[in-house]
Amino acid sequence: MSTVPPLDLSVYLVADAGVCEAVGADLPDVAARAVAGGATAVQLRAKDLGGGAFTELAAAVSRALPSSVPLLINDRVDVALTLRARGLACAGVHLGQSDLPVDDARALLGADAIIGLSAALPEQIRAAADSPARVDYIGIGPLHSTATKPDAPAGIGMPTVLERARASALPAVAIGGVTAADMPALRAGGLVGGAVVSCICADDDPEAAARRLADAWKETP
Ligand code: TZP
Ligand code: MG
Repeated sequence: MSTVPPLDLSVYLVADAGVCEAVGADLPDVAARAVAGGATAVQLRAKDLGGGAFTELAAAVSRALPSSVPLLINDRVDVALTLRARGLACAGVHLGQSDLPVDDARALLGADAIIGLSAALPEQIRAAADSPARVDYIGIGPLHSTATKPDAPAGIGMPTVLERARASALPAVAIGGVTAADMPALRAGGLVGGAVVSCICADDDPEAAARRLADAWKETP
């Protein structure tokens, strides 16, 4: 009987195609190097790619990752399903409030899939926990103001992130300008991880950047 390892989102790379392109980095290579440095989960985010290009990039990332590291797809349940149909590893999806509803995503992906949901506002956090279809974790943010997501509101700050995570019945990661300096407070505050785009994707050395995050997480008393 195979056992599914517990989900570890402590160093959660959100590999963004736009950011990688802007800095001239090869996204599957960034993901593989980040994992070598200690990233525990990878989400692929590609807001400007059509279905075909998104699927090919996702397939390349899936092949680049060890089977122990879950790959989640941002927004696109169809891309996640296509990877699975091709026999490639894809653990699930990360959805926003205006993406496909969680119950539809769960019906399509099945009980074993990981489904994450962006839920920053108190009513969204309550609704995620009350969802009849299981949500595995929520993403709260932005912690700090960030240029990576131009339509995001201003950063809500560490005290508010911690307060909202405490109020959440579901495991929570923080996102938005997260760096290694934030990891101790996030862990001590009960979050299950920090999700980062530019901290890893825009660093010349994604492996070292991921290692700094992992070390900061592990060193938290
Ligand atoms: N959702 C809220 S903030 C954000 C997303 C996808 C962007 C995070 O990027 P960065 O570069 O880590 O601030
Ligand atoms: Mg989305």
